[in-house]
Amino acid sequence: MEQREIDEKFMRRCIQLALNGRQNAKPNPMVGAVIVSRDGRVIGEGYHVRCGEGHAEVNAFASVKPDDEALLRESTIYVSLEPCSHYGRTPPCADLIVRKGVRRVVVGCVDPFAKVHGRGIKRLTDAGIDVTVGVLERECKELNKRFITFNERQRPYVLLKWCMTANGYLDDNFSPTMLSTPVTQMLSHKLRAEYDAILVGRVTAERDRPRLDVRHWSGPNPRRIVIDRNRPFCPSADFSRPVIPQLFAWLHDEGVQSLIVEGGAETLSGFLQNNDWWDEIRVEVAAKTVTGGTRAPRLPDNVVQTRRDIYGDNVIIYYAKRQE
Ligand code: AOF
Ligand code: ZN
Repeated sequence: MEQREIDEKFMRRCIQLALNGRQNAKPNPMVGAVIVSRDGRVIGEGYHVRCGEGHAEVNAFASVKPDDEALLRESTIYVSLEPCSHYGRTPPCADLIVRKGVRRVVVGCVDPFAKVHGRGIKRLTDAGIDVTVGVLERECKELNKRFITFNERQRPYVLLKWCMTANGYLDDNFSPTMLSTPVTQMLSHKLRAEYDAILVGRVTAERDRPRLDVRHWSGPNPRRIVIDRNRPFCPSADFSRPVIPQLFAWLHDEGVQSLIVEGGAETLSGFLQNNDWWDEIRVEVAAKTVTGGTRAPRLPDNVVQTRRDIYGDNVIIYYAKRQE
């Protein structure tokens, strides 16, 4: 096997480990680490379990058996995210790696967090360690797309989500459960448990009285937000500015890293107006057709389909922005 393939194999394992932090690592990113001895044996593994507790690297070093400690000097540590260089709730991982004396560090992607952002890598190279950055970078970024968007763009990762009939109408004339199936409803609730906040427009809030909580899955409820475009978002807001940038600024201050926008048509179209106001679109298409009602929002021209899942008569399609 070539070195690149070996690196990808162990980075894939890092991602797999990182995913164990899905529910509890928040608001920290999900991170996994693997330590491999010179002869290619995994001698340590770890992931970031819970915010406030040890980082992935700390847990990986702690898992190394006493008999294998001597191998560290000739080993490689793989980490899905750049090792940190700052004193946060825990001390810097880059310093720990230097102290442990590993020979090589392989990093999935750079940490977008301003206090780290390249400094962890610099600390390692300054200490004379061989550092490789960007192995399975796309996958590592995908893993923490919410954390990355929040830190890079100073706004939450935005998912626009709607359900429509086969002929393109929203479900406003039905109860929502009539279009989605028990399974797709459960998946919507799973998504809610994974996002920090969920938002609807005033009209939808008043007409549908949605609960916007997690009932058909288990996990924390997202924060529920209603916007009204005729009202300023926060008490000190400037009336002449659009609602969405105000909302983003406030959500960023509140540490909300991810947001689901669930409707109605006008609210969704508001977010679709500007390419910088959304990240992903999820459309559930039911087999039913109706005559009349509210047309579902039109997809922007620059979208690409990234996934298409079939659930009985319904299909869920995911779209992302085409990379320029
Ligand atoms: C790593 N490995 O496993 C994680 C990192 O408050 P703290 O000390 O937990 O630091 C949180 C920040 O550390 C977080 O914003 C992100 O930049 C980085 N997360 N870094 O080296 C890890 N979870
Ligand atoms: Zn760290």
